[in-house]
Amino acid sequence: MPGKQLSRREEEQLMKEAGRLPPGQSLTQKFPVLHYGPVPEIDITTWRLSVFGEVENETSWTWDAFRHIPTVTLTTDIHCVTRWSMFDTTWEGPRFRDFVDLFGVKPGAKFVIAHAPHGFTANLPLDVMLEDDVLLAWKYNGDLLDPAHGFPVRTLVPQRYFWKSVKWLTRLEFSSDDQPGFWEQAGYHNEGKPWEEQRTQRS
Ligand SMILES: Nc1nc2c(c(=O)[nH]1)N[C@H]1C(S)=C(S)[C@@H](COP(=O)(O)O)O[C@H]1N2
Ligand SMILES: [Mo]
Repeated sequence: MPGKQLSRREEEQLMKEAGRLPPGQSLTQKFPVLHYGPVPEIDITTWRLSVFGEVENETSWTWDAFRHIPTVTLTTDIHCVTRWSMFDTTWEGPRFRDFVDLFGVKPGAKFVIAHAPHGFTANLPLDVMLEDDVLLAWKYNGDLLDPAHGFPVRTLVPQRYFWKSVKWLTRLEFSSDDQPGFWEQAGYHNEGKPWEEQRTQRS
């Protein structure tokens, strides 16, 4: 039927048939807000994004400087470990792989730990962060991020459960050893691949 709005179940069935629904997930048509603790109050005039650890040049960006880094736009699916998946979400921001060229990564860097306020962190191997579809996203559907969804910047790692996509990003640490993050220390899987259903350490 032309113009007919698909129901949630109909849309989910289509994604399943297209091979886009990972095991144990269901489709959501809304964008849920999920995080631990309150939405941090961010003063954009004093906000900085900094990189430190195994890098050639420890650097930080003001919001004005960060916004001038060239961006790409990407439409992708996201999968939360609490079992919702959202399809064809559109994000814009610098590609992480291009971003690291601005300061240089030392050969000893093997892991990236993304830091946010209130001690939230998430860890991933550097080679995962260097994949084509990893962004430092600061726009969603063409608009600045909503405060609840991570304004001003979040990491976006579509190939992992969404807890690895850190909202309100403040610091990126490049490390020679792995440092399990907030949910990883709480028993979630260290890798978190949705297609392998790596939800917890025992699954
Ligand atoms: N800083 C921060 N980032 C975070 C979280 C958090 O608690 N703090 N929660 C993660 C989890 S578990 C999920 S599912 C997604 C949810 O993002 P959304 O609220 O934009 O849907 O953010 C991730 N990033
Ligand atoms: Mo999550």
